[in-house]
Amino acid sequence: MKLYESHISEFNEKSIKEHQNQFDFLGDTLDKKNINTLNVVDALAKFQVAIPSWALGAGGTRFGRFSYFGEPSNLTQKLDDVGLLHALTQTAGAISLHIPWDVPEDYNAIKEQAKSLNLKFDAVNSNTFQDQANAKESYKFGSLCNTDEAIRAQAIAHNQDVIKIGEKLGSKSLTVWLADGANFPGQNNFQTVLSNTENSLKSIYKTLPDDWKMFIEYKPYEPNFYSTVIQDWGTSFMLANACGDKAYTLVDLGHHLPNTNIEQIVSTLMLKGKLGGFHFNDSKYGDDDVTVGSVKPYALFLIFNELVYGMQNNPQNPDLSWMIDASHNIKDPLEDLMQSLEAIQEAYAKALLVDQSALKQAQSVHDVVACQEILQRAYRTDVRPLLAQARLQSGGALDPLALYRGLDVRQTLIEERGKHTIASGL
Ligand code: AOS
Ligand code: ZN
Ligand code: ZN
Ligand code: ZN
Repeated sequence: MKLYESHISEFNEKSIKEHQNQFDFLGDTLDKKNINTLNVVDALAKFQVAIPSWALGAGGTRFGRFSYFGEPSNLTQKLDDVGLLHALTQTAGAISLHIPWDVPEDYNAIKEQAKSLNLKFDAVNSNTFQDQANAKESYKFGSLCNTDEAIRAQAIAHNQDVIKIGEKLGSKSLTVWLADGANFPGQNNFQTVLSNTENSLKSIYKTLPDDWKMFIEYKPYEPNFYSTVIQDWGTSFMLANACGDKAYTLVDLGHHLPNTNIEQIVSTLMLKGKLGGFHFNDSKYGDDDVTVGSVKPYALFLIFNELVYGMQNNPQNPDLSWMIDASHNIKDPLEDLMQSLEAIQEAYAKALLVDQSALKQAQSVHDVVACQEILQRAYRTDVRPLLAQARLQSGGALDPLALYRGLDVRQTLIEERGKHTIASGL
């Protein structure tokens, strides 16, 4: 499916007047509050979120998987889908690959394709949570943590291979998420598996190129239900410190026990210069991986408020690697991703509207009511015209979802790829 610039411009023309009115009205309102609307629009236009290759097919649960039809079944088609998303939204300028699901057959062709679609290669993800075909050792009882040295060695070598693949593509980071843990008390010696994991991560880190980062993702449970070796931000932080300067913690929103104060975790990590990556999704119960902003949009705003504060005040923390980590069973994955991108930008825009100096002032005199008002005033602003303006400015669609539906993109993909396609990977 090829999306032409004329598709977008013709579509935008139809609603440009209405958009302009809404944008001007909001601009005037923000002007009166001394907010520079153009700066906010610029920041939104620059904000790019990577799309993981595994989010492009309808996900699934262990109880069943329902295809959405026309899903990409190879890397080229996955890039095409992200290219489409990026053309419509101008917010999805990167793809995150999972190895071995996405090993390129022809590196040059894939790089050329990415370039033509204006896409970068974000973090590469290793996979030691599944046994690969023809693998000598099994990860049934863990990978980097395993008590068996040969199994650890295989998992380390895999991560090192993933780095090499990423290097060939121009990627600059490795994300390590481990399923390692135990299902039953007594199954693992906690200290042994943690020490093994630390040593294995150090071996991987040793081969990390100078200009690369390593992200260590944590998760409290699942697939293991009694204990997970890297269960929380503290463990990840400790391991990142043990590895060195290029190792960072990665926060996935779904990887917290209910009601955890994620914004406080974000803030602590940025203060210490150790927040490296971010996986967006939303959840009600656990790692539900549903559409960003669909369940707890205010929590997302509070998290963004800390991210914005950190980006403005913590030069010790590097630029973050942003990614959506979601995958769902019942929606068109591309539509779902557009909804997530919109929710991310919305939360970011609202956080940019927070009057930081007024907040500081209110905090200093312990005016708790004012503190809450300042945050909620920003949150209650309908910022969608700013998002649309950022897209318009970059050549995207004023309303990506409406254009996607108007062009019947999914139907075209089904016609091109066939109905019963299965996305490789998850
Ligand atoms: C798993 O729960 C983590 O969120 C990973 O970041 C990611 O979803 C996984 O690597 C994809 O299989
Ligand atoms: Zn994740
Ligand atoms: Zn997850
Ligand atoms: Zn998740």
